[in-house]
Amino acid sequence: MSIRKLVILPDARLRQISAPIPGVDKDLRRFVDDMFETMYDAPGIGLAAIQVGEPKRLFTLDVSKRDDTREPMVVINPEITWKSDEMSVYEEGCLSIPEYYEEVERPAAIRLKYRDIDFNEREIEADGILATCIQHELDHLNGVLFIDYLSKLKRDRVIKKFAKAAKREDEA
Ligand code: GNR
Ligand code: NI
Repeated sequence: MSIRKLVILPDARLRQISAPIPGVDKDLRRFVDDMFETMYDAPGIGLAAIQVGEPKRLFTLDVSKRDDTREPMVVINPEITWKSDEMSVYEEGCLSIPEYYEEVERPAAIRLKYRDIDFNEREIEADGILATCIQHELDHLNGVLFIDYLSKLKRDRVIKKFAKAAKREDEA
């Protein structure tokens, strides 16, 4: 197992549309192990494959509060089949936009159809932080970031800040 390097804003890969996964093999299981190791190390409550540079429709999740009661979840080829009219607001962050947090409004509850790590079809209903996190991760598979829901002023400001930081890194 290994910790993978995170893709950080304004890397163009974050705007890529990820491709459906045709099935689960040994290599994919190994990749998922790396994703969990990377996500727990960060630490984050979710991680989309593109955040470690793989444009695959896959994310890992664990919204459990404590280390000793881990609830790892693997989500492959997800589709939202229902969204509540009721909305909720959470302060979101993203491992690809480190140390930047803003409130985002999204549907409070959703139904999600997906394939699990054995490629079995599943459907769940989620609310609370799980619903928010699933929508945040699914956005990553479509090249969408949580800053896209902010005002243009705020979005441009954070992109500029990270572009400058990347340039400095480049010159160092
Ligand atoms: O670790 C994360 N925390 C988080 C908090 C509120 C809403 C969404 C998230 S997901 C984020 C990890 C990440 O960037 N996943 O793509
Ligand atoms: Ni994210």
